[in-house]
Amino acid sequence: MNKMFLISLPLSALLVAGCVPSVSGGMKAAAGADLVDATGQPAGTAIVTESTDGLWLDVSVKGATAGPHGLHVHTVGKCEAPDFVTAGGHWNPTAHQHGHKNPQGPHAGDAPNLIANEKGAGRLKTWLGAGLVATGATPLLDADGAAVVLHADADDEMTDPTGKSGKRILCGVLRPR
Ligand SMILES: [Cu+2]
Repeated sequence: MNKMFLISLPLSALLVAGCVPSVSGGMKAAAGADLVDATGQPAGTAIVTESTDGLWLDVSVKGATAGPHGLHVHTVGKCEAPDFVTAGGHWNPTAHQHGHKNPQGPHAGDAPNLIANEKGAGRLKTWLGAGLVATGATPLLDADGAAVVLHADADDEMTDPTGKSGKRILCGVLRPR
C-alpha cells in the first residue's frame, strides 16, 4: 500500500471541507446576539448564518436548568427584562402555525428544543429554512429587528402559537455582523 496516499486522503478531505464556505462565499455570519437572563447577566450567544440554502442558527447558553428548553427567533429585536415580552411572538413571515410537528407549521423562527446539560450549558445548531437576514421581501432583520429567546420549559413543537414552552428566561437582540 502507498503510505502517502493513506496519509494524504484525510488531509485533502479536510482542506476541501474547510475551503468550501470561503471559496464559494455562500456562507457568512450575518447576525449575532448576546443573550442575557432576567437580571441582565450575560448568558450565551447566538449566531445566524446566511447560506445558499437559507438561514442557520447556532445558539450557546449557560445558566439554564438541565433539560430541554424551547428556542425561537422572535419577531421584535427588543429584550426588556425580566419577562422579555417585548420580543413579541415567533418570527413568522410565512404565516404558518407553530411547530415542526404541526401540519400547518412551522414558524420560520421555530428551532428544536435546546438541551442543557447538568451544568446548565447547552448548544444547538439548526437550519431555520429558506430566508435572508437583511434583504428580500421579508428579511429577518426588518424595521423592528428580531431576537433569540430561550424558554423555561420544553417546546412540544405542536401547540400554536407558543409550543407551551413557558416563561422567557434568556433573550438576545440580533444585530448585523
Ligand atoms: Cu419563544
